[in-house]
Amino acid sequence: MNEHSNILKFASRSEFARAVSEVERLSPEGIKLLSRAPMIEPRIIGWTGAPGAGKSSLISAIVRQRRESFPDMRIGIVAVDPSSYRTGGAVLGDRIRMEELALDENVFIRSVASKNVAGGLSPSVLRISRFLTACGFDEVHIETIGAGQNDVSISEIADTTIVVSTPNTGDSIQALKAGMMEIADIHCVNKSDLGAADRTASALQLTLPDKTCGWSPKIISVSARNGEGIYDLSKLIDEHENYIESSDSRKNHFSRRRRFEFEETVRYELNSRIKNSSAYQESLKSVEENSENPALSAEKLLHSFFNNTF
Ligand SMILES: Nc1nc2c(ncn2[C@@H]2O[C@H](COP(=O)(O)OP(=O)(O)OP(=O)(O)O)[C@@H](O)[C@H]2O)c(=O)[nH]1
Ligand SMILES: [Mg+2]
Repeated sequence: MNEHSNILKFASRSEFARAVSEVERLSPEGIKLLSRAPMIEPRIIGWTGAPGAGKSSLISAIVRQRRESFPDMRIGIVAVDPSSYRTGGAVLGDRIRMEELALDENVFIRSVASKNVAGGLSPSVLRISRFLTACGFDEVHIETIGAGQNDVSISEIADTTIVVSTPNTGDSIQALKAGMMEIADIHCVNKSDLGAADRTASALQLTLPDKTCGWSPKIISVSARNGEGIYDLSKLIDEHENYIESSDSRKNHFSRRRRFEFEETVRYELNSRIKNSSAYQESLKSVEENSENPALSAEKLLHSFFNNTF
């Protein structure tokens, strides 16, 4: 369990939830909180896979399982919300399914809009995971929007990446095509209660690259609905954690992840701060009205921000 002594503490759950929102927005209050937070690398389990494969259901099942197995464990769930991706409005569908879990004091759930960021992973996802860890959470499960090819960046930030597919739908082959094959530490064939999961698992097994050293990706068929395989999946997650704890690449992974968060935060904040300025809105208007050359207008705007050309 998280044994750091300088973790941040809050008077109530609602105060804590507010703090997470400030951190998410990177508001002045959020910045203050982050500067007080100890730097502890989060333990991140990333879940990806085709829409509807059962990522949310599996996370609920696995978190319930882990809470039973480890009564003191504190677990965060960050779900990148696909609905807001499609409609621009925040719909917390996944959260409703996770309602029951949300009553558990040791579980914290947050839905984050994906905001059209490449791969659907805005840097706030990592920021929140880091903050939860600084507040004493032992692990964070991240659900991505599962948008196929664009979804690979989850493996940049997760310590353990789980790819979820379903039997008989060709998802496993889709996953292969979308490059998800390489990123999986664990392949979950969900909905085994519908049958044919074992056949899909065997087909997947044949497509896995031969590995002579390091971690060989594991394949498991499970059912979030009837609980089959959930205990074994939880064990596999621990097994992979033990493996990476002793692996040489761990330090590199952490430093790549910090780099990713830094770069993405600069990119994201720069973009959104410029776009929120009145100067941007005014330039955009004249460009739309065809009164100004778009490239020159962009250059003038950037010049006014940085007092330089680049
Ligand atoms: N039969 C069966 N249905 C399942 C199982 N797991 C999930 N489902 C159903 O599959 C549907 C999608 O499940 P979700 O958990 O929302 O899937 P998801 O991958 O999170 O979906 P998105 O977030 O929309 O991409 C729901 O109707 C679930 O009830 C399972 O093990 N068996
Ligand atoms: Mg979901």
